[in-house]
Amino acid sequence: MKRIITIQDISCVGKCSLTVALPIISAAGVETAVLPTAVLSTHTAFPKFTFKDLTDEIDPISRTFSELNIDFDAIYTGYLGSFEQLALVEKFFDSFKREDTFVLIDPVMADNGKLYSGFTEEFASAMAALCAKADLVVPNITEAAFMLGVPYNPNYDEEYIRWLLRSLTDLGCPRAALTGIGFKEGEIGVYYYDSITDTYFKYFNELLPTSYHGTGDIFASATLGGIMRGHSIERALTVAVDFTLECMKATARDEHRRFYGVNFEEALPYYIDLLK
Ligand code: PXL
Repeated sequence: MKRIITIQDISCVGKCSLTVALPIISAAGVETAVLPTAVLSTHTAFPKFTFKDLTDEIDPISRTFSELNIDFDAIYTGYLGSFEQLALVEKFFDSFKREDTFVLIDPVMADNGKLYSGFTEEFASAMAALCAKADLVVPNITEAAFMLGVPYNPNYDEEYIRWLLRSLTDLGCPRAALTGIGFKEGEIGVYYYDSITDTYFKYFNELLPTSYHGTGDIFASATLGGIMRGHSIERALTVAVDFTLECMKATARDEHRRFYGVNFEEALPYYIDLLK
């Protein structure tokens, strides 16, 4: 069985980051180790949250892994809260990235043209530098724009998306996938570029009228699960689009749904089937 490690916060309530990555990647049949970077009562989109920073734990935990000869087939980073954490994560890559270790960075920090609470443009530049160390990055277009220091442009065409993707790979990461992309009314999906083969791939499914918090984390986790199960990146991205849509449909169907979080739990059997 493959073993990955995911480095991001744990928000006790409000399904995102580790409480999404752990169940989804485990459901893919992949051992999912965690390195929690912070503990929050609730994620930062709630009107109120506590935040206990765990930056001081990152190095001792990493050193202990090294001493125990623990290694990983993939390293997946999501929400990271400070410049110091970015530096420690880079050090973690240097220690644990073997030739065949797959590094996935989801540069979680913004959506809909705006940075999340607590993030700055300087942080976006530092995240862009970290992305040079990844095998695949999966930003949305807001995160891509902040990392590249260009204005957010929601009225994009295909040429612009291809330019964004090439610019992302110019940061040093060979592959980039932009999430939340659609060109026609009613479609949403992913646009991917592999700079090694100079090829593009796109896949869309149905756009629902509502958006839910945490879908980016579901998408990234499902993608990594697929790759670790031996699927091509293109197939893994397709599975992630379809699974994310199914999670959103399950949420929309639930008349007792909460204002936070997606009912991904109900769609896990569908995800497992897609990976067969
Ligand atoms: O879903 C991304 C995410 C992860 N972790 C925390 C967040 C968010 C988005 O707001 O607040 C703590």
